[in-house]
Amino acid sequence: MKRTVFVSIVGRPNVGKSTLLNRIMGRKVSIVSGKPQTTRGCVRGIYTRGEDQYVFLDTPGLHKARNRLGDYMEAAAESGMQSGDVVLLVADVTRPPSGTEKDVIEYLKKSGTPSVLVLNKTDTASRETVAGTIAAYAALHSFDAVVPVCAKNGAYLNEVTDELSHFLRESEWFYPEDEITDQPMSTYAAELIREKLLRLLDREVPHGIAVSVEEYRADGRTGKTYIRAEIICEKESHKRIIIGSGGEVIKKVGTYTREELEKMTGGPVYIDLWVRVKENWRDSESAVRRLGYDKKNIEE
Ligand SMILES: Nc1nc2c(ncn2[C@@H]2O[C@H](COP(=O)(O)OP(=O)(O)OP(=O)(O)O)[C@@H](O)[C@H]2O)c(=O)[nH]1
Ligand SMILES: [Mg+2]
Repeated sequence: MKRTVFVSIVGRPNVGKSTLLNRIMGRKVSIVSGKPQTTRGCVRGIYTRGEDQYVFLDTPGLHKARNRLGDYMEAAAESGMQSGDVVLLVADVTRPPSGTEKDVIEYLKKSGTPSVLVLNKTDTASRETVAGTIAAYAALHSFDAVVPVCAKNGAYLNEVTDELSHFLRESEWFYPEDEITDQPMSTYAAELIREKLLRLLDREVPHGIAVSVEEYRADGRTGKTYIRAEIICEKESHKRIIIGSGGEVIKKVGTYTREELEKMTGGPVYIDLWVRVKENWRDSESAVRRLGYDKKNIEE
């Protein structure tokens, strides 16, 4: 008897939502960095175990939008939260509940949506802190389960899926058994390039970057993949930083992305990167939309 559950992973930026998803999946589907607002749209991770299919939705960290891109992220996170049978609220165990978590709890109460609270980063907290945070959340809402975890090293993630298993419903699967994400490879490649930039660059520069894959060719016969991508940034000064002296930074971006994709595809990968300036694109509705952050795709 086949069963399915849709799980929305929500929470503040940087709490480890994408790390958690990747760990549960046992492979990377959603990019991760130490900077907030890494995830910009919803990324689906499909985890099939025996007769059971868990469809996870990783969402952008909930925050107040400051530009058109932020508007898109906010809308994606909100609608992502509302699309789940269960909400998996991820929070940093070292922090007391903030306004953002309280807003999510408000939604949970109003909608009556089942919820599991995951308190992440237990490796950075004492037992007392963990107990204190659990108590602070318990005073706000009766979650169906509360699970302290360390997504980074994978501790207690089985408990998360065990808790979620209570919400599986008898139903045909929505995805074939071997499908792990709804993200096309070209989009994943663009995301990996953005991840490397987030990791290599400081301050505002990576937040003002979008990556557009202009050409993606995978040759089934030779196993070769060719990718041509454009890195769009907001200022000429940012372009110089992205290229780096002697092309040092952009070379690293290409190498790291290539190595990761080669491991995944098992064949050689060629990446051609170009940098283009599009002044303050994050403030332009049409530019944001053209770069793939289109609200129409959310509401579908
Ligand atoms: N110490 C510690 N760090 C963690 C843990 N889980 C995730 N991190 C780190 O937290 C940072 C943010 O992780 P992400 O998974 O990108 O966080 P996110 O919630 O998806 O962030 P947004 O996409 O920006 O909303 C990264 O540097 C992770 O390595 C954990 O269990 N312990
Ligand atoms: Mg994320």
